[in-house]
Amino acid sequence: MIVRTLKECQQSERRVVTETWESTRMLLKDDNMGFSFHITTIYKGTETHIWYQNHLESVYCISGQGEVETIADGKVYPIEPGTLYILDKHDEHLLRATTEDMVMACVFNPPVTGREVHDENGVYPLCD
Ligand code: 9YT
Repeated sequence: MIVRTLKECQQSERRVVTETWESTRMLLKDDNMGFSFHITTIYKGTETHIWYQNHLESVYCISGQGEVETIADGKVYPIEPGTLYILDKHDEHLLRATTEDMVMACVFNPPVTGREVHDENGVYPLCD
């Protein structure tokens, strides 16, 4: 069995910080579980353009307020604590935290690898 705490993972290279979000990858491909598990904070007042073409992802909101817009149909779904969104169609989307930072628990299949950590594969932050 493996046991890790968010605190110790945040103090390691598992924590990745960008302009609009930060994420701590608590469980990665090399754990051989078939999925990865991340605790991600989306910063208040930001919009992030995301399209995981090679992964399925599901995201559960622990705290904060925001919304997710699916680009194909323009639908906007509010996100609040307790909301789970499931990108079962590799949906291209815009993720926004509105009045507060959003803290999310995320799972990926296939699992994210260390390499994807560095090139942010599939994540395209919007340019100003
Ligand atoms: C909310 C969300 O899409 N999180 C994805 C995980 C995060 N961007 C990461 O660890 O790359």
